[in-house]
Amino acid sequence: MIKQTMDLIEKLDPEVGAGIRKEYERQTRNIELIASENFVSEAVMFAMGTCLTNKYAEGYPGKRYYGGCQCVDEVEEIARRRACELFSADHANVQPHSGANANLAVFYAFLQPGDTVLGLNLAHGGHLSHGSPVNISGSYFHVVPYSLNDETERLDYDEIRRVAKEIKPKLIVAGASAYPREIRFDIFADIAKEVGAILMVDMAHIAGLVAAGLHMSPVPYADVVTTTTHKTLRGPRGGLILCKEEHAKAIDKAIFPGIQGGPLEHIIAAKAVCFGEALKPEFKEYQKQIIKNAKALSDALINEGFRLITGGTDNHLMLADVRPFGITGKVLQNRLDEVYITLNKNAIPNDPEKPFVTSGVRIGTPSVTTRGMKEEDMGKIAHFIKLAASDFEAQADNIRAGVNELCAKYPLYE
Ligand code: DSN
Repeated sequence: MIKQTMDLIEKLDPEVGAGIRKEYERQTRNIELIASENFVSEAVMFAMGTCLTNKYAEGYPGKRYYGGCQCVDEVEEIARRRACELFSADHANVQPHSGANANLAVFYAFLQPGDTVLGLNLAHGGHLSHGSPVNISGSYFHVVPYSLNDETERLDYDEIRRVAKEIKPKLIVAGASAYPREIRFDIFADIAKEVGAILMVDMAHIAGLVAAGLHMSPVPYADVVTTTTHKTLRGPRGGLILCKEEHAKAIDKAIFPGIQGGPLEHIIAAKAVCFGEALKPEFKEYQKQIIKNAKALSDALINEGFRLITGGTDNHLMLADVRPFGITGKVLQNRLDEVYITLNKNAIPNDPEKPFVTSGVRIGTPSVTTRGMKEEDMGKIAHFIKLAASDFEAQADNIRAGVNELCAKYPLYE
């Protein structure tokens, strides 16, 4: 079906069709290790390419500003109901166009410009929208970042509590984009309670693990939980907010009319499909395999000579310090691109390099696991990465051949 759709687009618009086909070939040919990416099912993909894109539906089911919304109301209700069931949440808003929008809406719902927020430092694995000075979150609000412990490279809950007591934030953000260990949302909730702050958890990276019961759920502990739907959750590119019933009105108002206009009902349909898939028993098995693969890959990388931040992983990702090979994260990312392995350079805690250079790379297993790869394949991938880091010129052709062989064994979208 995917190939037929590409054929059709190529026939109707050869220029765009050719671009789509090239990207399809790249995804098929490469080993995808970007921790925040995944491959959606055909049902998710095709729900996005439907007539729902034609419909304006500002407002919420049963209370829209346009006529003719009866059908999209049904679809959005399914998405909301399934999201609540999946995460045992009181209320779900499925309209955020992205995770960054979901986060902005929470800030808009609870804060006034200038209010104090405590969030994880971007350079220590946080996210732009958690208060980086170059993002609206950091320029309209007074953000005090917390950092990882220098020795353990882990969250230091005593230190977070100390800073929270000192600065008395109105809102605390928990959640990360490059943190390989479990996050104790129960401790964050205690800290927030002690200082009278709202607790917002951005679980974007780990949403699939949470849905499968393999990571502590933030939902019972946080006032509000945001996520994207396209990472471990394996849905369409988009956002989601879950909250306690007492905050439902404020959150809905913050999304529309607060920061967004018409919802993307075709994407919401795909979110509903994704939540339906995540409610099935197979999804739990998939998430278990993501973690098994991550552990196998992190052990193999250590054996190949990389230093891993915190010494390993509890979740779907790891952060490797590439300095033992005398290179930067940027160099390794570029080399791997040439041999069909995709990952991203990433700052490590207290990184001496600039953010566009970095001393590390972030590596995740959601996509290779969707493709069907298992623990034994992770050893091969670690070896390819080591060869690229240590002896690139001599080994490039060999790595490419190895990648081709591995990807041929696990076809994508046939
Ligand atoms: N940009 C995403 C990531 O790669 O982790 C976070 O939103």
